[in-house]
Amino acid sequence: MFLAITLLLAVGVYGQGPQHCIHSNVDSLAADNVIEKVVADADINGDHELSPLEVIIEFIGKFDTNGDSMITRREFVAKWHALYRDVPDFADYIFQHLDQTNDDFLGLFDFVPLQAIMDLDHDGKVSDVEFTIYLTHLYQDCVPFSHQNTA
Ligand SMILES: [Ca+2]
Ligand SMILES: [Ca+2]
Ligand SMILES: [Ca+2]
Repeated sequence: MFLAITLLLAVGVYGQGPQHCIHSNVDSLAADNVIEKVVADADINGDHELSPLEVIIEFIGKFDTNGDSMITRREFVAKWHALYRDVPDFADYIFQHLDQTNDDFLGLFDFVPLQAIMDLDHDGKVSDVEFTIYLTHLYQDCVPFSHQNTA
């Protein structure tokens, strides 16, 4: 009995997270397939490296629908859903991880810390493999948010 209550409480406490971060896709695409698409889209010239310019072209170019060079949470979630077919809740979970500055916008200031997080071999560049590892971690491990800054 006590155990059952404890379990219920645990589910209650963690209820918010898992609903948000368990991968769900309206076209039933597996996480691996989605990640493959995202990485292929980001590596515009196909050299297996994601230069800062490519990331900017990819993200600002595709996701900024009103042309102010900022990507709002709303723009990101709608576009990610349209492009990759993940459910909006999951797209929102991805957004929260990409929004390193925690200001509800994606911009240049988010890409600097992101690059540092993704660059596993510390060569100053993000390879397609490193980007894949980062995304796979998010898609499969329900990574909790750990923003340093709280705006
Ligand atoms: Ca490239
Ligand atoms: Ca931000
Ligand atoms: Ca690297």
